[in-house]
Amino acid sequence: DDPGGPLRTAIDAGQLVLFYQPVVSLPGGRLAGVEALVRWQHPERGLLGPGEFIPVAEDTGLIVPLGDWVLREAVRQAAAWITEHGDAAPGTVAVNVSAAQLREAGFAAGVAAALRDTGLPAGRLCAEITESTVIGGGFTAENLDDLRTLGVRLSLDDFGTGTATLSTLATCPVDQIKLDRSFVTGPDAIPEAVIQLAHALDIEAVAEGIETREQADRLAALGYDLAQGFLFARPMPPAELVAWLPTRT
Ligand code: G
Ligand code: G
Ligand code: MN
Ligand code: NA
Repeated sequence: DDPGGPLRTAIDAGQLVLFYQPVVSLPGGRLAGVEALVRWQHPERGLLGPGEFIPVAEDTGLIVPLGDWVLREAVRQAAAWITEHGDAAPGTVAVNVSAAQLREAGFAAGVAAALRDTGLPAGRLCAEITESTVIGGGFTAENLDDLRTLGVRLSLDDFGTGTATLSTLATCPVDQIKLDRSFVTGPDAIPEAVIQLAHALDIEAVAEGIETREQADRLAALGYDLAQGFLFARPMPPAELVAWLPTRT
């Protein structure tokens, strides 16, 4: 019995699709970039969210080929948007990169090849990693160094939920942090401490999971540079994202 069998088939048969969720500037709400989020267009079960298959992918090692596909497709799409829409294209595309991908010897070289093949400037790609990923072992440190040397942006995702927030920032210089959405509904103390830390280190700060105007105004007042959440837009298929662009540039 192969728990990853159907997912292997999905990758090979082209059943994975990417949705894109806008990241907007605060306070203006202008488009800054998008985050690519994978879905599985299952032939019988319909559209499945990552919660239904990413854990299986992580357990079976299929996260490596799956993540490779996501990266290639997001880079291809970002380059195509620049060709088709110029200045109206999303400024950056962010991809979630898992620990297993970063442990692989050839990961950064694969990213470099994807950029070269499509012509996407490295600075328009952002790799979202988590605190636990940074201490992942294998070739992780080399890959992170190589990505930085290429000019790919690094973002620390789900910031504040890990166990090594401060030591991660000390050992892994990142361009951006994404305050985990669990802090948006709580008291201001944590978002406020995080923004002070981020700006003292010259790191851009994103507030995730913004669902109300009140939350957006509060995080903007605290100094957050960027925001992402259902208030602005949900993750959308590429055609819908393109239709949304003229409303936000
Ligand atoms: O889109 P949604 O909110 O359901 O995503 C849920 C989780 O799945 C998020 O934590 C997100 O980081 C993760 N996820 C989405 N797409 C990818 C992907 O391409 N690779 C990895 N490793 N995780 C992803
Ligand atoms: O872990 P990561 O940050 O990559 O996860 C992004 C996930 O957060 C996506 O699955 C996306 O659907 C979800 N998300 C994005 N905006 C909101 C929001 O405003 N509220 C909630 N509850 N989830 C959100
Ligand atoms: Mn993310
Ligand atoms: Na996150």
